[in-house]
Amino acid sequence: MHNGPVPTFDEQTWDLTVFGEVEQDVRWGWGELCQLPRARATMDIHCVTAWSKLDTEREGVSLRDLVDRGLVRPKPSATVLVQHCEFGYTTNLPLSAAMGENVLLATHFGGDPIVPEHGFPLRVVCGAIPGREDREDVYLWKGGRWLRGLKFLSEDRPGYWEQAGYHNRGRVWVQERFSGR
Ligand SMILES: Nc1nc2c(c(=O)[nH]1)N[C@H]1C(S)=C(S)[C@@H](COP(=O)(O)O)O[C@H]1N2
Ligand SMILES: [Mo]
Repeated sequence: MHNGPVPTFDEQTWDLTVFGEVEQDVRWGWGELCQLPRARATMDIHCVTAWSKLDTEREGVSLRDLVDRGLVRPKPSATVLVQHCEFGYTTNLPLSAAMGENVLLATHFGGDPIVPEHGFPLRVVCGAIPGREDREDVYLWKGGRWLRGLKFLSEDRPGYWEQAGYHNRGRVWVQERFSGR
């Protein structure tokens, strides 16, 4: 389920931009993205429609690593991260949640590049790491496929599904599925 067709990928023109409440805007081309420090996590993913998929192996880049290494520098005022994807899909997360080890800007799934329908070349995966439920575990819709931008905000702004009636926060263990509007 996604708004728009599966986008084509052009290695020459693809980029990921980091903007908003940051000390410095960043733009990485595909080659640069591939040079960023890598991270791996084995996660369970939970869909809002009640299915789950356990022990999925994800690999990519962790926002926490980028911030720790000064490659992304949120301003102190930044409290929210909005993912901007191809064709205008957006989804919001508290910055603290986006910085968890259970959130990856993923390029690989099970050792292979993510397939086009599931977000190639880059998507956010927000899952749950078993035994580490102290993290904020959110439903899978909060992971944008075909990620193209990370916007830091000082005030929350609901994304595509959040505006359409899904819960703004979307935490799994307290079943925040719909907003009730
Ligand atoms: N760009 C984009 N990302 C998206 C969506 C979308 O419509 N467009 N749908 C979300 C929803 S509703 C779900 S359930 C998951 C599906 O992720 P999957 O490809 O791992 O099944 O992607 C999320 N990311
Ligand atoms: Mo979904």
